[in-house]
Amino acid sequence: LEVESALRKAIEQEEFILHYQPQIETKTGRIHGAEALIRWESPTRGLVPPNVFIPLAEETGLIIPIGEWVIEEVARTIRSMKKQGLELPISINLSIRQFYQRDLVERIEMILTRYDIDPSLITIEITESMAMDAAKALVILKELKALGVKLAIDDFGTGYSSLNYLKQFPIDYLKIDQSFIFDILDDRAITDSIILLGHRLNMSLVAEGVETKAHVELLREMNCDILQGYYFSKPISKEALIDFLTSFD
Ligand code: G
Ligand code: G
Ligand code: MN
Ligand code: NA
Repeated sequence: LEVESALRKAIEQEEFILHYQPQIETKTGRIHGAEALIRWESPTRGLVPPNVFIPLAEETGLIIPIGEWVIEEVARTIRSMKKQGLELPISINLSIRQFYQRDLVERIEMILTRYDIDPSLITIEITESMAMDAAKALVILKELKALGVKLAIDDFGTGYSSLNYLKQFPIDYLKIDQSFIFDILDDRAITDSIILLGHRLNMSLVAEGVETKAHVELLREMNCDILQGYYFSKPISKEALIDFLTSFD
């Protein structure tokens, strides 16, 4: 309850910020996009990580206004980059309650219209477990796809997926969970199989948790399309992202 009122206050006092983690195209070494990751800078609690407060925000329903703030902040970032002549696709994590919110698609559309954002610059990330109710999820995913945003399945390989649903979903990116990437130097069987599966379903593969040069070299050999992880960059501020972009090519 105490946390709930603190979260409420955090929304009003604008204590949330977004950090962005760059994603790199394996073939060209160019920057493909960035994933937005929320942080709570609480004046009393210090920096609170999302895996602590997102579950609480889910329980209390506050994830709805927080999630809306995230989408709007990403839109502001894309717009301000555009003014500097920069264009970069950005991924947004949704939580389950937000995904099944009745007017999700309309709300996203409203924000994109208000900030004059090309929908294809937005990628929506959901996890496998959020799509357990495959029939319901399919309806929402199709609506999002019709809006023109891209879709990603996050933490792939860790949830309860039926491969049957995956085939039907209009997914653009499969993000291989970092636990598999940490293993690839010893055992690449799972990651190899996920890459093959994704490509057969016309999806692009994103590896998360890429930490070393050895990971990069092996993932290139394995035909993984996009790489994300500490080897390239931690999640960084908007300003640092813009520096990263302009110093990159
Ligand atoms: O940012 P970090 O690296 O600590 O992320 C931890 C977890 O929090 C990840 O699983 C990520 O998906 C989740 N997360 C980060 N930002 C957001 C957000 O804006 N919305 C939701 N729903 N989850 C987020
Ligand atoms: O949304 P998702 O569950 O994919 O969130 C990714 C999480 O992984 C975030 O907490 C992010 O800070 C973290 N992360 C990103 N790159 C790396 C990495 O290279 N190594 C490790 N250990 N964690 C990472
Ligand atoms: Mn993610
Ligand atoms: Na992930």
